[in-house]
Amino acid sequence: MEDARVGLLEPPRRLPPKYFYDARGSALFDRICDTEEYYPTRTENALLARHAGEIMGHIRPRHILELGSGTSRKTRHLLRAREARECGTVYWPFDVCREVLEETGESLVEEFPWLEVNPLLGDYSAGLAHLPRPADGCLYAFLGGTLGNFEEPEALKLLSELAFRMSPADRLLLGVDRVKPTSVLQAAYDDSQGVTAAFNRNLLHVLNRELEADFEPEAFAHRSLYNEAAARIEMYLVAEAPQQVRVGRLEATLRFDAGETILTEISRKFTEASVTRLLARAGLAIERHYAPDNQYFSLLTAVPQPDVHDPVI
Ligand code: AVJ
Repeated sequence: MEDARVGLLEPPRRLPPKYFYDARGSALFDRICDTEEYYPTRTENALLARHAGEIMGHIRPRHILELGSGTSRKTRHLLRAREARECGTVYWPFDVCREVLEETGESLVEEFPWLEVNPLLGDYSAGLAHLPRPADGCLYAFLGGTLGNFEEPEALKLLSELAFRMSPADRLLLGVDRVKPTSVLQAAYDDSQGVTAAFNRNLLHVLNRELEADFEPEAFAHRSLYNEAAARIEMYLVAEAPQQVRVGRLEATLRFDAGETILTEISRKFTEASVTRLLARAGLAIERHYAPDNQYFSLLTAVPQPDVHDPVI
């Protein structure tokens, strides 16, 4: 709740994206993935469908630990590839949403009766210190471009922590979204059916419940824009009229002028050079790189480098 206090009380207001993902928010995100405009999921899914056999054949992990697993839709390609090779595997889905973890765990065990599922409930933006460490031969999956939710220093911290935990037999499977024409990016974060807008406003429903606040979600507009200089989408909620919001759990009343914003998410877009550099600074070297012809999305495998320390950290 401290992050909400710091982020809400004074402008420029900003909230961590984990507040999007209650059961309704997770369902809305799934619906975003089905919109015409939101290409990342479809693109990454096609890459996984095409290369899962090769990736799993090359890594042969005993464990798969997935950060931000959600409904594990895309992960099923990896599991199917394991099944084809008749290898036992332990899957550790790690997510902030309890309901989604429970439902997904059940449906996975139904689909893959041989699979051992160990759900982990938590928030990886708080660090990985409390995560159990599976035995050697673990594939850490961080898919969907979610790394893009982190500013550079936080992304570096998370990846460094991951690299530090990894043994030489472990691998990272990372999905990152790529820099591309602004019009494509803008449309992806402002779909014509308004699903992304509903997803963005859902954050206010979550705050109402979790923080005993009285936001009127309909009094805030959805705005997303591509910041070209920073190579990132910025998603905002914009107060449409002056308003006051009581936040019970923070014992505070927020005053919004018309047009005042809350930054609810950043989604950074990478070039091959920028993701290579970020990984290298974290002590990870890219082994394989899969991308479609249009270079809209990258799926990478990376291996920890012994004794790489960035002087900047
Ligand atoms: C789940 C973080 C990858 O940044 O594209 C989708 C979330 N936000 N539409 C993204 C999101 C608005 C998504 N990630």
